[in-house]
Amino acid sequence: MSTPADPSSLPPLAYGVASASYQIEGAVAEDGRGVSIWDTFSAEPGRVRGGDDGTLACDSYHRLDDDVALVRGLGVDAYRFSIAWPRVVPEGRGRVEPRGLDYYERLVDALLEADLEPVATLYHWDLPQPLEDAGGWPVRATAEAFADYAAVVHDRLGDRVTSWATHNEPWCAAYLGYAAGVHAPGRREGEAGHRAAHHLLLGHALVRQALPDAHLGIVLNLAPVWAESRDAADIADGVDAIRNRVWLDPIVDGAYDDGLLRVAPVLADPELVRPGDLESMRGSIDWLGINYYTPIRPAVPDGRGEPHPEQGAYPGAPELDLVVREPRTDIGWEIEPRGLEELLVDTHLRTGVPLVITENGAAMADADVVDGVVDDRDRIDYLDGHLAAVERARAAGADVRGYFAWTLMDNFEWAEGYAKTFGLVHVDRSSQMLTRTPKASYTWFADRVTPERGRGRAAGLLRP
Ligand code: PNW
Repeated sequence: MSTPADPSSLPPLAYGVASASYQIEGAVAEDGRGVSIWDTFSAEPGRVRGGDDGTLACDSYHRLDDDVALVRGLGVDAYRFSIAWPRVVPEGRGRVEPRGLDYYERLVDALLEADLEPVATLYHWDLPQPLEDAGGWPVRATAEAFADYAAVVHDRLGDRVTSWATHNEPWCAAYLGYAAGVHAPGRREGEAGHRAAHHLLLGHALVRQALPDAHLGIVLNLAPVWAESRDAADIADGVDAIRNRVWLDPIVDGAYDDGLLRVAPVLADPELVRPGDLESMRGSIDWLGINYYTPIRPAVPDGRGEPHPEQGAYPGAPELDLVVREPRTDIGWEIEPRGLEELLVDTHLRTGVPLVITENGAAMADADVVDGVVDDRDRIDYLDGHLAAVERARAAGADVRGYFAWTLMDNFEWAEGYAKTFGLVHVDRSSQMLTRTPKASYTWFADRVTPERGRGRAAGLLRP
């Protein structure tokens, strides 16, 4: 356990916006890019709403300069993006594709030119398909391939990218991908979820060993877990184990705890968890990214309904129901900024490392563009409420250094396709031009961050 930070000695909060390669780039067959599990998954009928896929996405691969200009126009300090593994190492291991590296080098240089700090995520879910064909994250060799890929990227960009994240939301990659089957690769094998979790953590730890001097973090979608009733305490513990503790405990303590092992006994299997694995995870981060959208409220199922659709994402946990209170966003997630405040304070005490909110935002059913303006007042309210929660958490001694809004522009929202939009910038999918139009929230965010502009970078917020 760490102690509260002195609020008066915290540097000013840095601001940014975030994105991810498969959600924005398009150009899936260009410059030697290999196939990823999201290409495969979204091509299977019934997997993604409306049959959407990332083939075109926002075509950011070809509009790098336009999109950097949009980030710059916000007046933020930093841009968080992810690097597509199959662009850099098309088969997942072995041969490197220099044109893939060239693209990210152009992006990083454009960001630096615009006085924006590049924050790079190495894995935001686009696993090279050949690695999935060889077993995917449930197989140990995938973690080893990940570390090799990371070293290749760092070799080219390590002199300019100052903050790195290994994984984005490994809970989604492991449990939505291999246990619930609602994300790529769409497998529904509970135990494979736990195996994937261990190897994602191992991959992270191997990157740490390969890049001892990098300013390295991991991005977790931690969530406060609030039991709806006293008798849901057990269920809530199982959910907390798989959503939060399976990631934090190895990184902070180098261990899986007993409550987790009860729901995931395979994590005690010495064939899976080899000597030295957990030790290599302990203390492996310089900073921690937190993606926060909503709290989780487990309840005891009333026995009448079907199993809860998210049950599959918590394999081994007792049968659960999840209560979603009002108000909600367009994607059905409860809006509760106090969840973020509590999470930041608790996670600071738990980890003691600098925290960065690497994603926070809302899917809202935006009105159409009228006279060039999308009036997304409800998104503004969401962001405003959560930024206030960040300030309260900092005042309470949580060492929070940065806040990234999700997301720069409307993009491919995974299983929801293009139907659910989180962007500060509207993308007109009906026009061939994919015209970008800043929404009211874009202007609002720019105004909100302006007074702080420059102070963040001067203080070297995200930098080591
Ligand atoms: C995160 N769920 O995804 C990702 O990091 C982003 O790429 C994504 O666009 C954003 O949050 C908004 O969804 C998630 O079903 C997707 O629990 C789905 C879930 C959680 C996070």
